[in-house]
Amino acid sequence: MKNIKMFLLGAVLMPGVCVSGTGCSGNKAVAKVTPAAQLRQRLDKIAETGNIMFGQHDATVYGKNWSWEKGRCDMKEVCGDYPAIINWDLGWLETGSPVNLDSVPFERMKEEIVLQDKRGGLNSISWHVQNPLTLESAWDTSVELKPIKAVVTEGTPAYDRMCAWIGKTADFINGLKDENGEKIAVVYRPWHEHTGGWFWWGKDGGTPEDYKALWKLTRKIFDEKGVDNVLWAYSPDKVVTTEEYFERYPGDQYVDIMGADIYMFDNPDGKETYLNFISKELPIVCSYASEKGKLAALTETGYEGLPHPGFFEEILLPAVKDYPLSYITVWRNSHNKPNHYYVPYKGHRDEEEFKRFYKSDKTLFLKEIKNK
Ligand code: BMA
Repeated sequence: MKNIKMFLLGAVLMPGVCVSGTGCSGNKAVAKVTPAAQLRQRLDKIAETGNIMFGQHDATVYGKNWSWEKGRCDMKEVCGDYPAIINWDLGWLETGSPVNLDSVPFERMKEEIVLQDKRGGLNSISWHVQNPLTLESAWDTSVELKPIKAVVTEGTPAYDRMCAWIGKTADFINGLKDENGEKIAVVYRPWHEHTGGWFWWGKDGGTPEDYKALWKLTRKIFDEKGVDNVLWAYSPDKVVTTEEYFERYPGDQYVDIMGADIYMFDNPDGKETYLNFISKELPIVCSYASEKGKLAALTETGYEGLPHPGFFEEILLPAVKDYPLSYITVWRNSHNKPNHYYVPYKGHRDEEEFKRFYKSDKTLFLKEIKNK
């Protein structure tokens, strides 16, 4: 990992490769190679393998039936390897709480981000931020208050509060440094699943223009604080048309990774519905990414509680293998919600299946990317 960073320090961007916020335009190389641009180069190099990285949320802080023990990871106990990418969530950082909404101490999160970077892996970050008007959870829509409009309207208490909250996330990310004091670059994926109606920043919380303004405000604050270690991911929930996908897209200068969050649900037509969304949304994601020189990712997916065998081998892998995706992330293996898990753990019925998924040429876990 370190060698790669040293090598990249002397490098310039490839013609045509542009990372949002680097000031790069057209085919001109940029003078300064930011940590974000280095991460982009690394992701491009990994993408040259034609394979897809696999990741999980909170993978090394808790799992099925355990919590907070250092070095543990359910996936590693099954297939002998860590995820290539681990997602973390900053929800509750805005409140000054020492732990996030799932009880992960922010100090521990930082330690784990450093460890994942040290072992050659990647990190991404999401933010289930509470409702700035009601101070209830991210899921408090109270849409009649039009919360998105409120927080992007300058001069209001909601605007001031949101600027301060965004500032806290910017400081957290800006402060991620390895043991040599070099900034660790991460993927940041704020305001996710906004095409759904379950978060206050969702489709009923404001107009498309309000939502775009929220992205721009976020970016303005990050830029003012000199955050240069972020690749920005845009991740609507399941949609089937290009119009829906782009209705609230903030613009190419704000986004590096075109994403999609698509889950499978346990109902009679769950598989069919899942495959339908994958086959409709991923072509939109991948063709736009390729046209604009961006990366594509299935930023969240999974089948809660793995109620039937075969999800990884018979459904997910065949569904995604022909798309040029940088990575896929599944959600967490909770330690205190019995059926809330997304990868098999030691002793689970699907251990052997997951090992085969791990061994597939198409999937990349930590060992396969650490020297790339
Ligand atoms: C949801 C669930 C919740 C959790 C939230 C934020 O999908 O996992 O239990 O609090 O994500 O991580």
